[in-house]
Amino acid sequence: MEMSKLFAPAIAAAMVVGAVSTASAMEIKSSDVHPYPGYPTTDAIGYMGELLDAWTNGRMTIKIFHSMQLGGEKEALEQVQIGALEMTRVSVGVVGPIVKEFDAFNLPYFFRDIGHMHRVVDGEIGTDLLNQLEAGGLIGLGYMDAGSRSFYNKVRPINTPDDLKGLKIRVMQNPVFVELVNSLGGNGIQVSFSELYTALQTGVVDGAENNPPTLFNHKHYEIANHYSLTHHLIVPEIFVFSKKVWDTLSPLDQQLIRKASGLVVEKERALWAEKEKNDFANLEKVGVKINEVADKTPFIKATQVVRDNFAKKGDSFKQLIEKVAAIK
Ligand code: BDP
Repeated sequence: MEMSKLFAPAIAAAMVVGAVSTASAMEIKSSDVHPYPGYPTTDAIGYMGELLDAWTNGRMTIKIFHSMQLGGEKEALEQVQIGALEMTRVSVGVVGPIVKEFDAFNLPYFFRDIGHMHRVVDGEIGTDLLNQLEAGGLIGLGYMDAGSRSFYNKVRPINTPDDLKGLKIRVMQNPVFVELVNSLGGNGIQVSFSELYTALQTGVVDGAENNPPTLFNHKHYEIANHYSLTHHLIVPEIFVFSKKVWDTLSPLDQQLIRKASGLVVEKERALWAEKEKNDFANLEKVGVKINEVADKTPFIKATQVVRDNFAKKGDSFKQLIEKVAAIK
């Protein structure tokens, strides 16, 4: 059944409630490290705000705190957990420490391609992991695309794992990424995204790894302009709501937010595809030295230990890897 049919009666009812309700207006605060407007993740949440506003006659709106106004992603998640912030959009990269199984999505060379990732997150595995967030005080609303991540640094192009030797590479705040970089011979260092530009500038790190839109929009290429397409991670992103606040909402409002979230997922995917293409071209335009990594086999082999260590955490972890691999 189509989502819209499923929710139609609830929405019609909610619109009436919205029109006549004396319930006080709710401004949902949502944070993101990326700029707004002009970035797929923030634009998609902006769209969610428009939908909620229209469906409730202005009773529910979203205010976006963008460009790290509220700090990095770890801090944002903590704010949402305690209910000081209603919503945030973060990379699954920082979610592993909250739901350990989520780290499957943070493993190098795990998803075969974006299509494979979509089939996993859109299915039972994706839903199940989102639901597990509840124990951590978060309501998982949906996934967003963020393409694949590759290394960039200020020293030299990376063509083989050996080229990473001696390089300090910034990773997201999750030990699994330190393991990843170290397995390739580099030196992984956890730094909050909000401190990355300065870390690059001051030489705390020589490089980092990310997708083209992040590299372009946050101007890290001004300092680190060798971009080597290793595509070692396909990490999806999620947008989450504070369980503390969620539990105070009426079932109808919860349904409206769920319904809007489904549309946000679709919207962001379309925006992402376009943005990734454009920003790749933009990186070339500003003179970033981009190299394709012809042979990824040595990278895949060297990082096997990271996938093995995840599987060793227990049966459920091992099975998760197998289940994802079985999805065609
Ligand atoms: C970007 C993600 C953002 C992360 C950032 C990072 O969109 O959520 O904070 O990478 O590397 O691609 O920290």
